Amino acid sequence: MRVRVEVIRGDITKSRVDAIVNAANPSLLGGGGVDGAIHRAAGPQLLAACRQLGSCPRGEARVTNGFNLPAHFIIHTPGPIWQGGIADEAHVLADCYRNSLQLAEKMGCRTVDFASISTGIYGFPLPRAARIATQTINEVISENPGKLRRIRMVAFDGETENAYKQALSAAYFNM
Ligand code: AR6
Repeated sequence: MRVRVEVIRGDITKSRVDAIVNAANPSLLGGGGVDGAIHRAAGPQLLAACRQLGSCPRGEARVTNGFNLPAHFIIHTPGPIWQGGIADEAHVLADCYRNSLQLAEKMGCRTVDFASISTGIYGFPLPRAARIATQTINEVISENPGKLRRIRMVAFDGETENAYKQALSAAYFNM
């Protein structure tokens, strides 16, 4: 069965899905941006669960319960900090999407919502990040979709929404 890939505008802390993917940092102990919003909405049990996990290298992914969120699981992935493209940032970002989806498959998830990893505080150029995200998502679901049925990019602002919509239509055009 085909996996739907969509872009929506919204607040990922409100997503009623099997798993949301958080743009974390390697400490997994929370921070600003979407990470801060997720920790506030999920409640203090999330911080306790993250402490148990220890740290997580950039490009890898870890899973916790969703606690007070409507989402069942939270997948935490620390993205690359943009350094001008000299530090393999593109590969690390692709790893974030690939490892998060593989973890979601392992947990038996059907519906997964992603925040736009690394394009806020970490400064990764948005159009490039959107191309890497959509390309990697398409690769993973064509290789092994598991139980996945729907993957959404959740954009918090119009610029982000447009970037992912453009990347997604280009990806379909090239398939
Ligand atoms: N729902 C969906 N997207 C959101 C929300 C929300 N509630 N809030 C913000 N965004 P960022 P990064 C968008 O900076 O660049 C933290 O301190 C935001 O507009 O959250 O990977 C971590 O602890 C942007 O489009 O993540 C790390 O230290 C996107 O989420 C660092 O920031 C990602 O922006 C990670 O930086």
